[in-house]
Amino acid sequence: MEIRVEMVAGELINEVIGNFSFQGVLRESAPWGNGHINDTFLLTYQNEDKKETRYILQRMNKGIFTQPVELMENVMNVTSYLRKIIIENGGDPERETLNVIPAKDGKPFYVDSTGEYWRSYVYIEDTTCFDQVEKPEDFYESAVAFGNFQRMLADYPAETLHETIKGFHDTKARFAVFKQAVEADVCGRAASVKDEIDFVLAREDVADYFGDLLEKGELILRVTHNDTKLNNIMMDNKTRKGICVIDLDTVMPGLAMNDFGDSIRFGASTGAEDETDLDKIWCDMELFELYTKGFIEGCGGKLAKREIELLPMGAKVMTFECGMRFLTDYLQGDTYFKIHREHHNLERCRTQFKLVADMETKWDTMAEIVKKYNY
Ligand code: ADP
Ligand code: GN1
Ligand code: MG
Repeated sequence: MEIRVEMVAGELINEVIGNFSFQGVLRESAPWGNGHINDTFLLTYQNEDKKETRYILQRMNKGIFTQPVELMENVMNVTSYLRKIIIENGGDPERETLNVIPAKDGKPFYVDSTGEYWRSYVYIEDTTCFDQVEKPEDFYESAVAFGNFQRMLADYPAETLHETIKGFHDTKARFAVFKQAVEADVCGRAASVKDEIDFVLAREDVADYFGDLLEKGELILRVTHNDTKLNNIMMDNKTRKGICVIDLDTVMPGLAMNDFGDSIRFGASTGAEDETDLDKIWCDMELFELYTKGFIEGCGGKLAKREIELLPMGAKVMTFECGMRFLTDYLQGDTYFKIHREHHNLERCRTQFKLVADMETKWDTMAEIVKKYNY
């Protein structure tokens, strides 16, 4: 992965930058953030009166998002829709939604001479992006913001959205892919991770849970974010509110429970996603409660009683699915998620399975907490 970043540090990045209309003189360009998918850079420009302007520049992951043009159409449509609502609500559309900076040819992306797709966003100043919860109140505020995001998009015409990754949270289908990866064992790693494989195989019912209900027509498909981890939200430094939901690549029809659940798996964990000391990892019930309260409030009465009841299941399914995806990638030779050390995906999968096991022991408590807010 580092190699890819260095490759763009020279001529190519100059070519890319030259095809956007950034204001001022480029002072610095540096790799940015901890996303697992795109290559993100922070560009710092200085204009004549020494004022600095910053931009986010991203090389989109074409291997994962195979239809970048359609993806950017989603992003443009969703952000213009949000912009209108933010203005109606008296908010600041420059900071409360992503703002795409078009390329010089007017398109919302630039295709470089090697065929890679790039896009740029206004950098949202005076905000922080957290990889772990530092203050419980911040987690509550992130919940309100993710809930609000869903509420604002409640009447968005879902059928007009492109499905940027087919079956993204089809956990049942991902279980089948996992079994194929174990079978194929292309890297010869399966024998060394037998415990982790058995953990997944023993929970096929978790993988099937939402798919079965969807088939029976018992769940509502909504416009959801589908990647609601804490580092996909910018927190305002002054107000400490979740000011802007970012990383809109996976906005698609989905389940409210999954948006809730993905936030819990990442933010209610007492350790980092790749913590190697599993004794430090559990699902914190205080954080779980704060997020439950914030998310339900943020959704502003849009959630059905049944959806609220199923929130703990969303947490378990998303955590299980994510662990299974990390393990699948480990078995397939680390081709999907960016890794920064040899067994990174295996380490990541272990934290997720530790969290699932912990949620199983806390199941009644989680159900009780959710019940309190289900009126
Ligand atoms: P990935 O899909 O790789 O996770 P993201 O779109 O989430 O990519 O961006 C990676 C990181 O870059 C984010 O976690 C955040 O720290 C930073 N980032 C992205 N967009 C912005 C923005 N508009 N303003 C400030 N920071 C941003
Ligand atoms: C990826 O792009 P990023 O880093 O926000 C992944 C999510 C996983 C997450 C695990 C498009 O999110 O689905 O839950 O890593 N995004 C994609 O940290 O696969
Ligand atoms: Mg991200």
